[in-house]
Amino acid sequence: CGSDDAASGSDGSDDVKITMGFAQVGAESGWRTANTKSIQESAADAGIDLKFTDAQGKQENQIQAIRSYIQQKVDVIAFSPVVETGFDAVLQEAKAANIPVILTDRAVDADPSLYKTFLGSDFVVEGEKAGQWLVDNAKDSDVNGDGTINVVQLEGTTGAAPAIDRAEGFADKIKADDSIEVTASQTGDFTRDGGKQVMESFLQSDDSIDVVFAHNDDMGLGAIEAIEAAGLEPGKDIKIITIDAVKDGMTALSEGKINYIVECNPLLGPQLMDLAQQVIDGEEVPARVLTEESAFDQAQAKDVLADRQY
Ligand code: GZL
Ligand code: ZN
Repeated sequence: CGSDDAASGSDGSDDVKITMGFAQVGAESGWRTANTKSIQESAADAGIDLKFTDAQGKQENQIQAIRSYIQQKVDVIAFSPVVETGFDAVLQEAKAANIPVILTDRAVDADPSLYKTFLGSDFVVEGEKAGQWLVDNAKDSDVNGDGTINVVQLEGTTGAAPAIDRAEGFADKIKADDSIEVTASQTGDFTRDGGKQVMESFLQSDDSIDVVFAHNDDMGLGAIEAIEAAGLEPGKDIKIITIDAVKDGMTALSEGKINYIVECNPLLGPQLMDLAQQVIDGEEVPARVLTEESAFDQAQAKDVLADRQY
């Protein structure tokens, strides 16, 4: 344990608790809320003393939080990097302080020796699943019948691994059909309001949109508001593909307002606490731990909606 004044229980049992410092991205989406809940509940279940900060989407806040955990000599640090770059220095400081770091959810572009493991989804695969669905459903996706499947893209937070990788995977798959074209792409910062505002501007400048590809449900739900405000039917006049599969997204999918959702599992808490325990016990952990996830069309959403956990 990091602190040498480890408390031992009155009955002499060493109820030494692991202390984890977790620096969360923010509270930008339904996915993030579910992710935070999973981490906090799993720490409690594992008897791990959790110090938790919400960076409100700002990298400098995340770096500051990690620095404070180093000063507090926590046993392990975990975080979901808001963007891929700019964490090398603080990761070096954690290494120098001999505090192991676990990445969850999003990756960093840093020397892999600076963290013990990365637990999270493969965002490129998520983008590929979205693109593949469009290729497989191209025949009825040229809604306005002009010969081009005109796609507008609502990107996640600029510089964030899920935004970069989902765009890459999607673009890679739609190459298979040259009638599919991304004609506009802009960040909505993973928020409903962001998705709504960007979709409003897309609708003002382009009356031939067939499909929206949103990097998360929340921006897709914002786009639905903009599409309905423009007097169009989401899911019919304009098809919508999103990623996350949180409750509100799956509800819209079951109502026919979204056409396809690729799941991104936020329930990383249990695996994170297991990995932390293994790291503290000096056990070898895999450099990469992938999360299990699937994808849903409208019929499947109706079947699973009732027992979705988030
Ligand atoms: C993905 C996660 C993304 C979600 C968004 O693992 O980082 O951030 O897709 C969330 O909803 O804001
Ligand atoms: Zn068209």
